[in-house]
Amino acid sequence: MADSIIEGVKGYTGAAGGWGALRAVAIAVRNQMADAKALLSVNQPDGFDCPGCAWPDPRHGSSFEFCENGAKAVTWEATAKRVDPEFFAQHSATELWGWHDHDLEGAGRLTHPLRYNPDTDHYEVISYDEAFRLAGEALNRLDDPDQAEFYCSGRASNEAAFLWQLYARAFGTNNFPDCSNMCHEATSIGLPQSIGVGKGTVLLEDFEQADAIFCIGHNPGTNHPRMLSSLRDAARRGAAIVVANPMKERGLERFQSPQHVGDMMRRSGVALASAYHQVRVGGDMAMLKGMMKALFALDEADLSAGGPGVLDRAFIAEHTTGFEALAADIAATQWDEIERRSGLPRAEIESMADTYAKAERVIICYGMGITQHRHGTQNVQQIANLLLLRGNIGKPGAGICPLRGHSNVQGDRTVGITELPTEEFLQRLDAAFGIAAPRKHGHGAVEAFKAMLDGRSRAVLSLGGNLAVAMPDPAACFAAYRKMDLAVSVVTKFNRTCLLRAKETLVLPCLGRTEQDVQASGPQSITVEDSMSMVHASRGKLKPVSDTLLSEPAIVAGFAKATLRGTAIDWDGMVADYDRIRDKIAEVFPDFGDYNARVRVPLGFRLPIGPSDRIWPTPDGKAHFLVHAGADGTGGNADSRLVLTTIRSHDQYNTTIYGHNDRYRGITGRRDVVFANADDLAEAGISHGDLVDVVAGPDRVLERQVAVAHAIARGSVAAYYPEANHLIALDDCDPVSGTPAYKSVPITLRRAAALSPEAPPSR
Ligand SMILES: Nc1nc2c(c(=O)[nH]1)N[C@H]1C(S)=C(S)[C@@H](COP(=O)(O)OP(=O)(O)OC[C@H]3O[C@@H](n4cnc5c(=O)[nH]c(N)nc54)[C@H](O)[C@@H]3O)O[C@H]1N2
Ligand SMILES: Nc1nc2c(c(=O)[nH]1)N[C@H]1C(S)=C(S)[C@@H](COP(=O)(O)OP(=O)(O)OC[C@H]3O[C@@H](n4cnc5c(=O)[nH]c(N)nc54)[C@H](O)[C@@H]3O)O[C@H]1N2
Ligand SMILES: [Mo]
Repeated sequence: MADSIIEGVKGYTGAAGGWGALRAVAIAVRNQMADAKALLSVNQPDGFDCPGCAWPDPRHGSSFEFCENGAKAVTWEATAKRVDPEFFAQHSATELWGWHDHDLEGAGRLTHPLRYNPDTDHYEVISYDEAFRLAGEALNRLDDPDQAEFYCSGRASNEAAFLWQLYARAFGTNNFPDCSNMCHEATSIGLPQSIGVGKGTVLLEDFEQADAIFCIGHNPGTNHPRMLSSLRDAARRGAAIVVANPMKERGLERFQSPQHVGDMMRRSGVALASAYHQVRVGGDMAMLKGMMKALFALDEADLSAGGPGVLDRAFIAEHTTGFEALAADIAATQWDEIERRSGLPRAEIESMADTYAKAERVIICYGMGITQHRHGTQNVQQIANLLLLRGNIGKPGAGICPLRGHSNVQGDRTVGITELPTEEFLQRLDAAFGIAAPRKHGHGAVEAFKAMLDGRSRAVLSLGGNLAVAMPDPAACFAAYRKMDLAVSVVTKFNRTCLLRAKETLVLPCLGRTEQDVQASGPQSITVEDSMSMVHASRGKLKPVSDTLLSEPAIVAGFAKATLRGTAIDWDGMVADYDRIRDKIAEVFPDFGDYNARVRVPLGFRLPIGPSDRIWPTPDGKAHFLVHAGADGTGGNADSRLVLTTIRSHDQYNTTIYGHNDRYRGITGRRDVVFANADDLAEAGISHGDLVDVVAGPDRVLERQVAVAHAIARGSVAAYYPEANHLIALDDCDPVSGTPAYKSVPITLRRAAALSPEAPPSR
């Protein structure tokens, strides 16, 4: 493959981590002119929680846990660049719309609240109080509180998120679209049906005891890099690490830990995956069913040889229901369908089952490659089925490990950001605050946009995030925003969603997690919950970017007081001292008992997860094998010869584009690429480096992308999010959880009008 002739496409031969990671941190610090000392406070007991990901902190960690992408997240927030009133006087809204997302956010931190002025086409400074008043008035003009949508991104702390849901419910709605709806909703809906809890069951310590770790559909080298330390240590002590991913991802293959001198001296680093299976995009359900089929065969063989079988019969009898139905469904699923859907030969799947059966203790980790499909919920449940067959939940070194996205996405859900509240929770909320919270279930993210589009909703307020850009189908979602009476963004950086103008458009900057938050009672800490249900405190260290910035809790309280006339809730008291917010959280959620004391010890405390102790909080107290007929996790999307998945580059945080490189995939300085299998390209008459259009429908075309022949499964194509979101229809989602099918878009590739790629734009 003639790599060298295509600018910015070169391949990558090194390990993940290593000197390249150290170099990238130095560049991030320099580009943002950030205070490098900030990096020393990341994930330290008295410092702030890294806003990068939700991977937990090690109990016996060294002084400084190095993470390249954590460093990028911190320096991006702690940047010395400012987007101030002068910036908005200089640049009109129309001009800013033409900027690249990278440049919009890259301009720096927001310093002042803004209101869009349609007469001048500029964003103009207003006071926080004026913004609160305008928002409150617009909300009170609605016919019905259910005409408002209250988005929450997973960056918000427990304290901010708890106040946000209290505010919206006191106002009268359960409309809580949140980033969970786009992310692990399949887990939140699917796992409770299987095991009674919508969260992972493992602790970091379990990684030290597992005999085998399966990594399905997630990319830790980029998205949860601190996990590589756990995988490295597991690999070094001989645990099997089995990967199922359509793409060869370097962070799953080899790691050179900057914490270990030995690694840094060896260019190849430490080998991680002991087996790497390039499952077809959307082929996981078939693969998981194939593993179960092979497991049943091993079991039968062992039984007929006089052995005890490989299934954990005692566990199944004592702890589960539904075994017979599962066994029947697996028996009915044929190998030819399994092979065709998964793209993996039977022998390969049998070898996965073999490794699984031989391991006494198994952890299965998974990410967006599992959840973001039409049958994401069932994909998750097949993972639970596989684990339950050998009693791999609720014993040391074993369990299910969904890798959460945002650093506090799990916590936000725990403290009440949900469109589907339980009656028990609402009763406690009512009692704690003397309100009458609405009972009618609200909108998740997809539902919210449908309501905005067809006029049922007229206001959208977002606490963090870049909602319209994160969603599928920007043509629809941007239009929906523009139909609103009120659009409010509470953000640290000005992004494209802030530029979607409603009748009234407000942008309010807030303190970031790295910054000191001083209220009437003194400096405050906030708290977050990681992927393993550990709740701990985080205290900002840096001087705020401007002394006028309010914290998220203060902003939410400001909105609440201006919206809820005569509110009897002590908003000011709670903002003055966040301990009071935490006391209220504990009053509403008994699992947080003694919250303030328990969160003051280093590393905090763990919320109870019944299944970790084989207590199943399901209606019948058992874990459930759940059957889903067929072997297509995409609900028909995989019938296409080519299926596109949308992925993150190494230089982005969701919609935030830090830079245009994707080091481990060998891409430099550009994002206009589609990764495809060389044989698929050849079949379509396309050469590596050709310009192609990615076609998902007559109005869904991503034009002029550079075709890159890549180590990706046959039939699978990958492109970057959010650029590719235009290819995804708003209602192409999992009907059970509402999760958009971001990771299985039926497409075709056609040669673009021009035959040779242009040089990438210089950055
Ligand atoms: N630096 C950084 N860290 C992040 C984020 C970020 O953008 N940047 N985002 C945060 C958030 S919100 C989240 S949700 C997580 C996301 O973390 P991941 O779940 O790792 O996210 P993705 O990049 O979407 O990648 C998914 C991986 O799944 C693979 N994949 C794609 N389709 C399929 C499929 O059908 N089956 C299988 N088995 N695999 C598939 C892709 O090849 C890729 O390796 O990371 C969080 N952490
Ligand atoms: N095609 C495709 N689309 C996807 C995905 C995919 O894999 N493929 N993944 C989906 C997933 S998993 C997710 S989670 C969503 C992400 O959806 P969002 O959470 O909505 O998006 P982010 O890009 O994380 O939001 C970035 C913005 O957050 C603001 N921000 C940063 N820090 C803070 C803070 O501390 N406080 C406040 N108030 N604001 C802050 C900044 O202004 C920044 O512009 O995208 C989804 N969209
Ligand atoms: Mo996410």
